Order: sequence, then structure tokens, then C-alpha cells
Amino acid sequence: MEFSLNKDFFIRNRKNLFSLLPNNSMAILFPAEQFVRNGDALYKYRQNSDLFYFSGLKQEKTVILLCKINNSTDEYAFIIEPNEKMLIWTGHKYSIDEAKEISGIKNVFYLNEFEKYFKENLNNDTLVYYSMSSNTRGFDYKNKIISEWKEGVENDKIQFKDLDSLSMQLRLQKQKEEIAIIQKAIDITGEAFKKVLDFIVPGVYEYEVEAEISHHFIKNGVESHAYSPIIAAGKNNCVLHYETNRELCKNGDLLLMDFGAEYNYYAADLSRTIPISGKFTNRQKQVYASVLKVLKEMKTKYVPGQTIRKLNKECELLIQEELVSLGLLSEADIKNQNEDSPALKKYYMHGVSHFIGLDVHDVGVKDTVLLPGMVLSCEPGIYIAEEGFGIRLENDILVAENPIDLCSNIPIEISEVCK
Ligand SMILES: [Mn+2]
Repeated sequence: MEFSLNKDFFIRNRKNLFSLLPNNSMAILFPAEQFVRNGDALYKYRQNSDLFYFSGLKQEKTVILLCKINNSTDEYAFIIEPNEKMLIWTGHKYSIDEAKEISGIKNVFYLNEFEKYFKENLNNDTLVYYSMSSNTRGFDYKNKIISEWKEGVENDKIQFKDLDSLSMQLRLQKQKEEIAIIQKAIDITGEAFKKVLDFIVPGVYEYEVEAEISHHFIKNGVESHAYSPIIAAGKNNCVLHYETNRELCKNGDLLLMDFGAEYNYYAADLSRTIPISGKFTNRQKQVYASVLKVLKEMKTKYVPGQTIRKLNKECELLIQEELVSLGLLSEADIKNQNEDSPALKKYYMHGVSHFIGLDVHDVGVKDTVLLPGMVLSCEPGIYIAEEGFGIRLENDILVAENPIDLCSNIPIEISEVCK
């Protein structure tokens, strides 16, 4: 199985985007900004997901221009013009031919030519689509173009449109190559979890567990975590976005981990909670069994026609039932609860699902109607601060008439996560 995307994929994606674009419009894809860490040190660069999806070009300061004028289409890519200094400090940059080969775009020029081709294609009734909300806001070129647009806008009929809703429509349903890559990211993530199961003993630090995971990721060609890994021992189980990962893993406590590899730009998202000693207490086991039961029931519901909003509701009802049987809520608590802040929110504060793809929290909204090929998380949890622990379990599910659990090979049964 091939895990890299070739130009056919990007050509197909642009063709699909053209079919959504009205006549006499253009779409401009701006790159992600290079973020400064401090001084002249930059954070590791990662391309904007849309720009990657429509071109495969991972290099900074790349702009894509797609024109649909008089019902004929033109595609352009604009890239950095390499010089000697760049070669010395940051190494190789794409040649024109390389950018053509990666993207399948025939018209590749250096960035200083962008304006010429942009203006050449721009007419008074052209609709100009660009992403108004993704992480491309700071890029100088985008700012320059947009401020020029705003100055000129009153004088002509150019209209600006948000590209995000169009790219969302395309990115939501994953193609078979994408699912293969997501599965690869999940498999590496699952292997890392198995390493942690062997590694964990009382007395290790959360960051040592993180190191086991990162080591496995890097060794297997993963360029980055898909998000900051949560390695949370004991009371930290209940901190939903814990990421300091500096504390000791103690005997009798649980270790909640939420982490995922990003493989060739696609994310995995996995949560597991395990006993640090290798054995649950009776109470921990009881709560674990409840969360596992909810996960198993919920994952059968990722069928076409569903929405995240409905899944959330169904999950809340299941969790509520478990909270009653765990003695955490009484029937009276439920009867007297305020609709806006249901009693179960004390123990389960988040939603059960989000879309997964190029971004770990991928495009798609709560009312997006699920269709085959969409990938979403299924992540119920119960957090009991007063008992000093919380449990979250999370698998990634492919929507189908019979939903497919892409994490089905990763240990989750009580017998599998205990020693
Ligand atoms: Mn998640």
C-alpha cells in the first residue's frame, strides 16, 4: 500500500473544486504563516491543510491561483525563488519542475509573478474566493493582497467569498488513499500505545511515557504529533487539555493518554486510560467498564444520516445511565436538572466526536450530515475529580452502513490493558 499522495490526487481535488466554483471566479490558496518562536528561531513549518489538499506543496510562501473564467479553467502555483543564501541556511527549495511534478499544476512561477497573473484574470464581475478563517492570516502576501482589495472594492464589482465552505465540502469525505494514510497514522499510534503498556510502572514520569511515544513515532517516519500529547497521571486525568506532562505516575493511580501521530499530513487521535500498577481497583474497573460500554454502543451509530449533534445527545443519555448505576447521580438529580446545565456535565464535560483528517479537529460542523468516507472520533469519558481519577477512551471511526472502527486492533479490553 502506498502511503504518499501522488499528483493524480491533487489534480482530482482541484477538478472537484472547479466543479463547485461558479463561472467567472477565482480561488486563491494562501500558505500557512511561518510562526516565530523567538528571535530568528521559527517553529517547525507545516503547510496550510487546504493548500496541501489542493496541491501537495509543503513549502512555505507558496500561493495557488485557480481561475474559472468564461468556463475555461487555469491553474497556477507560485513558489519561492531560491537563492544561494537559502541553500546555505535552510537547504533545498522546490525547482519549478519539482513543483509541477508534485502538484500536477502546469503553470508554476516564482512568487513575484503572482500579482501579474492575478490581475490578468481579474475582471469586474469576478468572484474571488479565499480562506477567511484558516491559519493563513499573517502571511505578508495575503495581507498585502487583501488590503489592496479592500481599497479597490468600492470602485468595482469584485466580490469576495469565503473558500472554507467549499473546501470543507470536499475534504469531509475521505478518498481511499486518505483513509489508507489515516489508518497508517492510527497503526503507528496503536503500536506506540502497546510500547507504553510494556513500559508503564509506578515511579516513571509522565514525560518518560511521552518519550516512549515520540521515540516510536519518529522512528517510524512520523514528522510530528498531530496535537500536543496529553499524558496525564492521577488527578491530571480530569484536566481535559492537560499537556505539561511533568508529574510522577504513582501506584494506584490511572494514566490517561490522548495522543496521535500525524503521518504524511493526516492525523490519528487516540485516547486510552490504564492502571499505572497494571491493576485497576474495583472502583476504577467499574468506571472503565462503563466508559467502554458507552464507546462500544456509540461506535455503531456512525452511520450515514447522523450528525455530531445527535451523537452528542445519544452519548449523554448513555453516560447519564452509567452515572446513575455508578452511584454518581440519582434519579432525583436528573429529574431536577436544569436543561441548560444537565447534571451529567459534572462528570462528562465534552462532546463525543469531531471530524478527523488533515487536521485532528478537521473541517465539518455539528450539523454536518454524516456520509460514507467521513472519519470521526468516538470519545466518551467519565471524570470524577472527587475520587481523583477520570477515564476517556477514544477510537477513530469510518462512517459506513456498518461503521468501521479504524482502531479495532488497539488494546482496549480490561484484560488487554492490565498486567
Ligand atoms: Mn479527539
